[in-house]
Amino acid sequence: MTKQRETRDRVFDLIDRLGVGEAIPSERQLSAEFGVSRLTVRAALDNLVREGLLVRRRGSGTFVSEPKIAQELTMTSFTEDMRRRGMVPGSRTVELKSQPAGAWLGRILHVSPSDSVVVVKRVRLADHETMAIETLHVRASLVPGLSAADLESHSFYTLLSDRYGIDIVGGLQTIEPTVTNEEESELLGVPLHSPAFLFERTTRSSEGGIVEYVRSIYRGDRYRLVTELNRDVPRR
Ligand code: 16G
Repeated sequence: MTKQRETRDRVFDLIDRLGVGEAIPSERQLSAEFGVSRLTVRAALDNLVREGLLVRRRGSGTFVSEPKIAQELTMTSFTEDMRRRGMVPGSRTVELKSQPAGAWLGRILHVSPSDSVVVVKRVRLADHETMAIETLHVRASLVPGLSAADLESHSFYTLLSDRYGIDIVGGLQTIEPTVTNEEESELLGVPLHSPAFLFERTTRSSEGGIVEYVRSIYRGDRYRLVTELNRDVPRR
């Protein structure tokens, strides 16, 4: 095993033993303890920071990060998802406005360009920590009276079914890597140009119409995507 690999494994063991938020010893201490150069320790730590297992805070040291959320690619809502993990979901409405759909959104939502669309920007929280920014677009006539406060105290999908009688049954989602811009970094409380996932989702109701188009920025340091793979074995 190379020195660097061995060092990485030892730091990995250390992370396993320490709790989230605890500091790991300094590079100098680790290099003395492991009997390797500080350069080797630094390279191993750099990798673990890049993988999201450790986080560096300027002036105070290197700490064990929160484990990433293994996000399955399903049709669930943010609220459901966080509850299922035993976390407390939260939502802060940054903006709610109505505007004409225009050509581009009209095409996505299957409405005419002059139809009114409600656009809601929300910061999604789990256990009071920022996780994502979601910008929801929904035809205004589908959700009369929808307010910013509604979306802070209720799940949108629950409101859709309980208040508006709309059940979401499917949709299409794309995922792309991205980095946060200035506004997103500020809302999420992460450094400028932090890695993130861009999700775009359109959903369909049981009646077949398009219900929402959501553009979401999920923190790359808090999420990884998981899919279950199945393969039909061809018959011989
Ligand atoms: C998820 C969906 C989003 C949906 C929201 C409803 C992704 C990328 N996005 O976050 O499209 O609007 O759930 O959440 O998964 P809510 O019911 O908790 O308001």
